Amino acid sequence: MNRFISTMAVLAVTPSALAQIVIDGTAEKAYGAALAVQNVQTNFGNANLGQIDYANGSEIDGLFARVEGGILYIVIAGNVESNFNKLDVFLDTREGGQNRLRGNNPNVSFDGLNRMGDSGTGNGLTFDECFTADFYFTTTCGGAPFATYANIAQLLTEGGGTGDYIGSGGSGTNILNSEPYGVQVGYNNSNAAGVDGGTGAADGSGVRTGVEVALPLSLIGVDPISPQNIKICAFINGTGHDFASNQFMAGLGPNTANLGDPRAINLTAVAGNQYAVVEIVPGQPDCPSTNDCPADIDGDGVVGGTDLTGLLAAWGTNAADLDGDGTTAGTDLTVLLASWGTCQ
Ligand SMILES: [Ca+2]
Ligand SMILES: [Ca+2]
Ligand SMILES: [Ca+2]
Ligand SMILES: [Ca+2]
Repeated sequence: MNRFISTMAVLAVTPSALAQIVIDGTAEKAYGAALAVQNVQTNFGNANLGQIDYANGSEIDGLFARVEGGILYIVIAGNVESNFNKLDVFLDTREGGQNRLRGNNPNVSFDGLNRMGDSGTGNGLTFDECFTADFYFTTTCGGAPFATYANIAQLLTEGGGTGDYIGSGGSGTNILNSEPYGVQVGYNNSNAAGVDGGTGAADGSGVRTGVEVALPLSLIGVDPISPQNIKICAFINGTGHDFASNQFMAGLGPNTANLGDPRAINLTAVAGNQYAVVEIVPGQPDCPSTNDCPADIDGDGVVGGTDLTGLLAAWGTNAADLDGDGTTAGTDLTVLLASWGTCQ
């Protein structure tokens, strides 16, 4: 109950703060500190033009995000090279979704989403253990005059779903504004700092310009009654969504070159979590517990003598607190005895 109330407070509109975010490709102060910072040089070229529109390299230096007034605001700081490199963003916003990208997702960005998914052989981009993608956003830029483009898609547990091309825009305050979906996209490609070119250790901190996106929570699948923290995995990809860079958020770590074919990527094999967490429910664990047999203290699938020993050893502490009252006592012993036997 308390979780529900505190969650609604977080999601409530705060008019005084609303005015502080403008979709323009820059993370204003209202975003606060970066949720993740790049830790490896870019293998997709170091942008150094310093122009608000055209960039001659791609990098992700950091990720900022904020939820306000029913909107998720994200700034992916860095550059998107104006040669139609892709910025691919996956959101885990609720139960279900895809830990490994399927091959039957909506046809968006010239079927580029499915280019990353299962080709029929059981491959497909695999996210970290507790990341199940529910929503996809992608943007790209280039051409003359300079233009930006974006697509969105649902990622349902069994595939299918809907997706759409949502329009084009420019740089600065000349934003992409998709009124039907309430999505806005702003670019400021002027960063010439952040990480350099290469594959070595780097620090992307300090960059606050890049791609800024506004996504309604209702669009991306956040449950208004029982929301969960939003996880964001973003990376730079090749023109056809067919060659992943080494610019992921959160970072892949030093001494990592471009990952190449997205279908072959398995992020569980890369140390750390390649996602950032937007806290909606303070204290919520990244990986919700799947243990529905709490009295199985030693995790062997059976509630038995070893669990009883464990509970008695934890007596008076919170180490085997099964009923959630903060201590291990007789009521916990009652719970354990009531679930004696094989976990169901
Ligand atoms: Ca902004
Ligand atoms: Ca999910
Ligand atoms: Ca740079
Ligand atoms: Ca990982």
